[in-house]
Amino acid sequence: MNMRIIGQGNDGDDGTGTGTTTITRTKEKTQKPSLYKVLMLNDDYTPMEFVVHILEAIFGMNQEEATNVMLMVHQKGVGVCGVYTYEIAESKVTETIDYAIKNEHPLQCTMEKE
Ligand code: TYC
Repeated sequence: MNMRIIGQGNDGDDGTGTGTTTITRTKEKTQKPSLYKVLMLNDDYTPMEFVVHILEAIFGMNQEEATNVMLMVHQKGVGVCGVYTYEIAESKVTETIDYAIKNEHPLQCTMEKE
């Protein structure tokens, strides 16, 4: 945020207030990035092992976590694979769908703002 302080300053005058000095101060303002959930959707055809493999390879889960998430998606219809900034979430969605297509599975994945 830029703050402009306008007032009587070091303008070399006699203090009668006829001149102004502008001081620009830059205050660091850190913005937290928005976060996005990557969601995995259930279908009737993608093998469970393939979903577990994706969750390990793309979403960095261990076998137990990946199995739990896969089963959650299988039972509830949707599950969270992870939470990321926009670009990372988008690239994981693309990677997942591309890999599923390459292996001829209909697995679907999407993202949603937290
Ligand atoms: N429902 C699939 C089956 O019975 C397994 C599956 C789980 C598919 C999770 C997709 O995101 C998914 N083979």
